[in-house]
Formats: sequence, C-alpha cells, structure tokens
Amino acid sequence: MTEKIEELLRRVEEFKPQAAAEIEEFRIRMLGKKGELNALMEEFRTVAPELKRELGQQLNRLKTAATERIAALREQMQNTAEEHAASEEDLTRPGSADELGSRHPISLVKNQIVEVFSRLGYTVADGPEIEDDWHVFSALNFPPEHPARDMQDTFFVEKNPDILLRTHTSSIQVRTMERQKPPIRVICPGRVFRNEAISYRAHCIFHQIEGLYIDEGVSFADMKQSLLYFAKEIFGEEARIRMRPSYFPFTEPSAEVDVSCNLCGGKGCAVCKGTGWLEIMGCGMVDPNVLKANNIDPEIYSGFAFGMGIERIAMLKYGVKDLRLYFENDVRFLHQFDQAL
Ligand code: 2U9
Repeated sequence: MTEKIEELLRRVEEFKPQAAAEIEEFRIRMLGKKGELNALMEEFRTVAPELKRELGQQLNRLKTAATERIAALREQMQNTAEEHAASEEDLTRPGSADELGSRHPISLVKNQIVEVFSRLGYTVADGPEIEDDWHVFSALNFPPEHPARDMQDTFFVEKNPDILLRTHTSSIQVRTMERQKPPIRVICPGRVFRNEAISYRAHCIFHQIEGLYIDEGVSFADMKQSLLYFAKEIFGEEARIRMRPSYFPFTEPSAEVDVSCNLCGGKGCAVCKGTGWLEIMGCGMVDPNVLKANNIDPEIYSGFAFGMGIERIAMLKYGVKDLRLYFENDVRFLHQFDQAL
C-alpha cells in the first residue's frame, strides 16, 4: 500500500495539465467518490492495526498534496487566461487611422505653375544642381567679372572655379538648347543655391521656375500675353500685370513683372505697401548673344524667357510671412496646406 501511495504522490507532482478541463478530470480520478484515494481508504480499513498509524499519515499526506496541487494549478491556469485576454487586441475597437501627409506648399505652387504653362504647350525640363561655369554663366552672357561669379555670391564645389551649385535654373534651358533645335518651349522648375545670409526674406536655398520660348517671330507682345494669362490663372481672373524696365545679362530688353495686389484689388494695402502692385517675376527677350552662344541663329529665331522664385509666389498666394517656414517642416505649418489644391 505504501508503494501505491508513493506512486500516486509522484503522479500528483508530475501532473502538467494543458487545459482547465484536465485539472477537473484529474481531481475526479484522484479525490472523487470512485477515485484512487477512496479506493485506498477502503483498503486501509482492512490493514493490520499496528500499520494503521503510519499508513493513515501517508494517506493524509497524499490527500493534502493532491488537494493543494489541484488548487495551485487552477489558479495558475486562471492567471494565464487573464494575461492572454489582456494582451489580445480588441478587434471590435475602431482602427487607429494613419496620419496622412500633405503636399509641401512649394510643391503645390510649382505644380500649379507647371500646369498653367503646360496648357500653353510648354514641357517640363530638368537638369543637375551641381553645374559648370558654362551652363550657369558663360552661355548666358555673364561677363567674366560679373559679381555672381564671386565666392561671395556662389557656392563653388571644393574651391574649383568651374564646378558650382547652380544659382538659377537657366542652366536647364542652356542644356535644352544643346539637345533641341527650335521651336523650344520649356518650363524648368528646380532648387537653386546662393551664398546668402538666412533671414525671413532670404535663404541660401530656394526654388525657381523659369520658362523659355524660342521660335521664328516670337515677340515681346507674345511674352506679355503669356504672362498675363499666367497671372490670371494663379492670382484670379481680375489680376492685371504691369512691366517695369530692368536688366539681366541674358535678356534684352528685360523687365520686372508686377501683378495687381490680390488683397486690396490694387487700391493699396500693407502687403503691397500702398502701391497696389506686387513684384512676381522677371522676364525679357532672349539676348542675341545667348542665342549665338547656344548655336541658334538670332537672324532667324527670337525668344522670350522669364523666371520667378516659387517661395515668393507661395508667400503671396498663401500669405506666408517668413521664408524660413518652408524649410523647417513644422507639421503645424505643413498641415495648413492639407486642403490646398
Ligand atoms: C536662357 C535665356 C534667358 C531667365 C530669366 C529672369 C528674367 C528673372 C529672377 C526672378 C526672381 C530669378 O528667382 S529670382 O531671383 N529671374 O528675373 N529669369 S529672364 O532668362 C533666361 C533663361 C535661360 C537661355
């Protein structure tokens, strides 16, 4: 009988249930009415009186061990089930939405401008940001001593006077003329670099968009009408433009273009500083020297070009007061353009 008790004790210790139902089965088999312990109790009645004391104690130990083990296993099983339930996703909860980004205002305005000119038959051209002197200065009629060629104004790569970061996107048009014969009608957006101190109104990196149209018989009147169309598309149907004489090495004659102030309708306000006009771009008829330098005969062809800072157009369109906001990528600034076109 002692051997049987010891064997049952071992089974109690080694019992490792996988599910709660197995514990209950085990309890019935061990402690139930027709279980192992009761069977031993029956046998106990028939043993010799001198063995009763010792065997009685052994039976009590077995009963206690089985009862305690069953209680401990039940508790353990309960805790595991609770932990499992807590770690499990509640599939009935609403999903957490991924936050959507928005287009950067510079991209928004660039896309709008490209769209306007593509309706006039322009195609988009691209080019490298690291350029050489020819494509940025020489092919564009910059004289050798022009201040833009100075270290003060231009970033040179490893102090090599021939390799530099483009200061305007005009180098893209020069590369277009190398590849393509007139008629040429391109719009060139891109990032440009100038050695300037950073402030609310200037940055060493900014974005330009430039256009070039070369064909036989292209006139100043064509340019004026194209730019008026552009101004109306970007600033509204009531927009008007005016041109003031200016100077650029690559165009002759050259002009600065103003648009009527879209805030006061031209009456004069704080934004247009009482003038009723806002400067938006520069333009001009391509200088014959530029055509010649790019193997285009100025006796046959003429053309116009224009250029504008995208940051400036976006400032005027959206009322952005500080240029630095475009580069900081503060989501509070960027999210204001969620609904913009
Ligand atoms: C070629 C020939 C002519 C591009 C032009 C401007 C006038 C101009 C400035 C506006 C503000 C640059 O961002 S800004 O600082 N640009 O005023 N740009 S005409 O003329 C060209 C370009 C390429 C072959």
